[in-house]
Amino acid sequence: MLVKSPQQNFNHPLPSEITPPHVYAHRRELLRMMAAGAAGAAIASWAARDARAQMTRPGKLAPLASVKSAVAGASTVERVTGYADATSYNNFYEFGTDKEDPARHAHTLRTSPWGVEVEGLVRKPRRFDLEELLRLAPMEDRIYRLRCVEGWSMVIPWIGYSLGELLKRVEPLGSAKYVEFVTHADPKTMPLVGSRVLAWPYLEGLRLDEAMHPLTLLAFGMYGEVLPNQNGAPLRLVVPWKYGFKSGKSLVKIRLTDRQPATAWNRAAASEYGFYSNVNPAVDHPRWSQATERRIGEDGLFAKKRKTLLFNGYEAQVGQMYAGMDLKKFY
Ligand SMILES: Nc1nc2c(c(=O)[nH]1)N[C@H]1C(S)=C(S)[C@@H](COP(=O)(O)O)O[C@H]1N2
Ligand SMILES: [Mo]
Repeated sequence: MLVKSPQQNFNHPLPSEITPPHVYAHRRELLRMMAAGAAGAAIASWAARDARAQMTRPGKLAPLASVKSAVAGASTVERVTGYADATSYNNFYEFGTDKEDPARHAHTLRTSPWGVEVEGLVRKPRRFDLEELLRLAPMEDRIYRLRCVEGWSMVIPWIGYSLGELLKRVEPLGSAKYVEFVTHADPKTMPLVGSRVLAWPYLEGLRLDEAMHPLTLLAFGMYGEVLPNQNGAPLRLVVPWKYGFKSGKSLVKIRLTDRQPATAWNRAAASEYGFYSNVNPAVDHPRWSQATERRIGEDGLFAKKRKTLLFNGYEAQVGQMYAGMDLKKFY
């Protein structure tokens, strides 16, 4: 983000589609439901089913079972980005600054054994092994828009559960106001860790109410499978109403604090990347407009860009958390 203007980021691969062989299964299921007399409900849920059919797993990684999310507004009906695009056009600076670098280099990441330390202002600080985290709460499907501060976006079918499920188990103290996220930083397997591109480890933070919001997702998978390394395996954050850089990949530590945590991009360029970083078409980046975005794999180089939505389209769910705040000041 620091080194490139968004205009330079057009070298993504051609659109690619994931074939949905399970569309059939969904049709059969619909017919069965109709035969059982549940036709109304079946038709009402057709759009959602169709969206889920798009998530048929690509078959490259281990499958990750999931159920439909009960969280309000957790899935957009927009067309899902192709798996090849979502896994080959990434930001994961530990592996390089080019969009192709994470897919090329992240195979060195060792995701087992893995654990996450949850500490700070909590009654029950402790380490959670990945195996326990995978069983902590039901895995849900959530089809979120992800909007990068650089001006591109994707629609990704994530699998995970609300971060609040984990946080409530450690019992946050009344004095906890913020949550700091620390990601993996291993110079032996991550070529840019140790370089001066960013300060490592990559750090992010949220206010406690943002972290506890049901839309804030602790993601373990996407497209029906465990996360590919380049997308933040084995677990990452996804905060859909904020610019993509708030969604830290390959988390190792979660710390509750009473002070606003430092974040990697704020440290690198405070005037460009504030703590809040809510998607806001009315607040320009100092070097470019944030009013529009390009949907990866869908909108060609010369296609008309789409308008960026306030809070990335999640205003109804999250807007009240910022009532009365000057969003130009708290950018
Ligand atoms: N650890 C770490 N997490 C990170 C980043 C990073 O460089 N390192 N990049 C962020 C940025 S800028 C974006 S846009 C998203 C991209 O997620 P995706 O590759 O799954 O689309 O990851 C975020 N999480
Ligand atoms: Mo980003």
